[in-house]
Amino acid sequence: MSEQTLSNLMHEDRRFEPPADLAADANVKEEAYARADSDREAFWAEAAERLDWGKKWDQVLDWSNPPFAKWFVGGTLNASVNCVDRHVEAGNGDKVAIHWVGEPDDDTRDITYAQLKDEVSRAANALTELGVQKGDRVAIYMPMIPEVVVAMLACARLGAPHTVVFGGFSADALASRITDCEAHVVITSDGGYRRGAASALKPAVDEAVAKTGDLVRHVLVVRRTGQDVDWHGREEGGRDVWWHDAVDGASAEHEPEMHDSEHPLYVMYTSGTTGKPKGILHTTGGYLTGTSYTHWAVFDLKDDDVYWCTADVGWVTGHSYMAYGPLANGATQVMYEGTPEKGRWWQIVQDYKVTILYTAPTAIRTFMKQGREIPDGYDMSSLRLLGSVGEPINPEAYVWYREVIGGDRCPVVDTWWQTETGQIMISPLPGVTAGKPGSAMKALPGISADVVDDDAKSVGNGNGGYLVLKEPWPAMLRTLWGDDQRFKDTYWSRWPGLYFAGDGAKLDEDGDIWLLGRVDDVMNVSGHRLSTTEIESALVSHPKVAEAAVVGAADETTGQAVCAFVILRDSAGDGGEDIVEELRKHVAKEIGAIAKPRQIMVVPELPKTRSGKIMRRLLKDVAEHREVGDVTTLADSTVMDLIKTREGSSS
Ligand code: 6R9
Repeated sequence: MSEQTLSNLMHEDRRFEPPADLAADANVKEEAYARADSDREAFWAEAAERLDWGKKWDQVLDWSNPPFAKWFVGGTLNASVNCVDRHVEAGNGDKVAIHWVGEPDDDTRDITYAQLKDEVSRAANALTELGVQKGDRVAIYMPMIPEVVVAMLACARLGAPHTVVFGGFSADALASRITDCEAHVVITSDGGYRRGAASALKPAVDEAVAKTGDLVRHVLVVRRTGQDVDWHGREEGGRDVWWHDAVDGASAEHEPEMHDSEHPLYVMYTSGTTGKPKGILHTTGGYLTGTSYTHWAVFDLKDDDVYWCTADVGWVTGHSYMAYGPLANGATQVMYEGTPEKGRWWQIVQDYKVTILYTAPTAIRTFMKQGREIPDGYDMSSLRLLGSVGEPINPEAYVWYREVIGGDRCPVVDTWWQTETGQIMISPLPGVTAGKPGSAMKALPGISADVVDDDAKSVGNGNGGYLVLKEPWPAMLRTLWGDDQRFKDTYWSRWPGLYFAGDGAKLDEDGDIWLLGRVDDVMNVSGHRLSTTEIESALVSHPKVAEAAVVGAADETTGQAVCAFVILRDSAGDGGEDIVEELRKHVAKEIGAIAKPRQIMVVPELPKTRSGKIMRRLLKDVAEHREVGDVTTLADSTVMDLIKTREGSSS
């Protein structure tokens, strides 16, 4: 780790103490760390008591065959009962579970826990009628409508693991996932709304199903947009079934079976950097314990909170912190169908008096770009806590989020975790931690993380290395679907006994953790290790820059060279003639001459996946003057054309 890199981080000395009233009444206090350290298993067993079990477990953790963990061994439970039935039985049936906001104006629905229970039961009966049995996999390919949550919970109720495929993925991506987990049933909708227009989903399902031979027997279709669809109904020997025909008429009584704690709950495919996507397998008891506990602890969830996680359900955040965590906790939440348009989010915060907002740095930077006048036009005094997830949040975005959205009174929790970890692992506790902008701070109680060097030795405070997890945790992935060997190779083979997260990190002088991005995003320029994140942060701290992406491009003399792509703020116009030189100097000043980008391109957009991650691989292709690679997982595949037309015009 270069000296410049470290000193740049160390000069961030802003601290934000927890608000006194929040601290006094916090769900989790400082003592939790020591309690969890003294007996980790007892700590997680206590967290598991948050749930309703059919039968209590005999053993908290079975780690006799690492890296294959079993949690709450011998216990039985039903995830859907924990997410709905028990809240109704506890007298909270009238509490709103989901304030759903459609993309078209005034298209809203409020769904109570009692209504959700009935709907989930009907859907479970309908799926049974379609032949779905315990253990069968069901693929879900839907927009952000309440039925997607109903579908997931109905699968969980039956013990049929679901695999939700993001509604923006291509037919090919859907087909490969259906094939990999051998799903016989697909749940979808005719379409969904995107940026003001109805956009079809069913044709992609038809195409995917055609590619998978005889595998898919039924396609259950929600009518959302009312657009025309090709239809092959059961009457004519086809496989299409309307949701309203199958579900609406089904009984709202459904006797749930209790499933083994280790029964598979879902498979979530992550877009690996190359080759076949990895099917991350999550099971029931540990996953629900981990997500329920962390949702309550990290967001300091209270009974009257209105929580809003803006993630799409096709991403793990939508699973853990929109579906399972909040519903297991009986929370009231907002679910929004659309994308971050100007002003619409803040209108929703104002209308529903949202108290907790959980979103991604990429969205925050988009709002920064639009200017603070927009959020300033709304009453967001209901907010009391803000969360961030998905990538390192640069200090400028953190402070903007805190000040402009949070009115300088809401703590920001920067939560580090992965599809694989299932639950938040590293994060401040809002009533305990004095937050540092840009740092995810430390491992939560009951979680053991460290930063190590190439020989798996702890680097110690003040140094950088690789992030590892040292002890099993309840919501950890159990394996990769159908591929135990790849599971071992990918995460556990680098150093025996340590989970390799694939992220670079640093410990500062206080021992707090700063995430530096994927280790494959770490550049080596003239023998100096430089983090893409750090240079991006430096660029974004310039008043004219809204968003930046940095890649290391091959360079004959320096090994790698820093190439930056920046989006300017609307208020900066075209940035002026000398913008490129101005920004290079700024980076040199912020980090050191070694980090000065060789090339800076001013671009209108950056290529992002649907979960908001910048696809640096594609930018690297541009920087290295190669044909641009596979763009199928981009949220908007035209972005690369826009960028390429700028190539050469600024450098
Ligand atoms: C939840 C989610 C996981 C990767 C992870 C890391 C990055 C997520 C972060 C963060 C820094 C944070 N990441 N949260 N980096 N600070 N708060 O995003 O899951 O899509 O599997 O991505 O995202 O690089 O390894 P997933």
